[in-house]
Amino acid sequence: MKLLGSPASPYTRKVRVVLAEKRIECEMELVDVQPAENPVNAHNPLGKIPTLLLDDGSALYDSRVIVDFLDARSPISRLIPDETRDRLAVRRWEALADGVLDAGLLVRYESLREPRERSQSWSAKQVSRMHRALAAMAKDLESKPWCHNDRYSLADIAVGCCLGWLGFRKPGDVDWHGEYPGLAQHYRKLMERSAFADSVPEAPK
Ligand code: GSF
Repeated sequence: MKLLGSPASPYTRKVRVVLAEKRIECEMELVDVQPAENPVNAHNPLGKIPTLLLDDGSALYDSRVIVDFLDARSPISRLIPDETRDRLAVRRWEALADGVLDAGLLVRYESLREPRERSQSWSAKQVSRMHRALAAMAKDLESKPWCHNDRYSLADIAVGCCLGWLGFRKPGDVDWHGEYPGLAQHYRKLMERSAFADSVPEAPK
């Protein structure tokens, strides 16, 4: 197996944390998906990372499909519950965290355009979406040790990767440390785990 990814990519980090928690060895190949023609296109028509290359030559994408595959592949540290209601709750957390990232990426891509091509109202809409979602996360986490029930799960991993990337790229100057202290506390707790501490986002070299 080989993971096509980048150390700056929050969705790749989600997969890396899951690999580490489940103690699954996997080589990572660093790829640049900015150019329209990039090495990922041959495996994933969307040209996005993460993409997981399997030993039989097939490829899996996106991060939600990959983490599903990895969690089912090894019984060590199950991260997605079997029971339907619990599973849906965990996957909803993941959808919320990934949704914040999707909005944050739009804000970041917009900020990289020429100033005259930027739309303030478009970015403002994404920023308010991020704030609503972060506030919902903070409220749901209030006085709970973990996102879902009393167990660390994919929900916590998705939230941690989302917060870590927001702190790294700061799209829309969203200050989640200051505005949502409960989330900041949760992130500190996640960073005590080596799977998180070893995958802090960084700019590709
Ligand atoms: C999102 C992947 C994605 O946007 C997933 O895997 O969960 N829903 C997908 N990846 C970005 C890199 S990143 O910011 O993590 C990507 O590949 N962007 C390239 C592009 O051209 O949009």
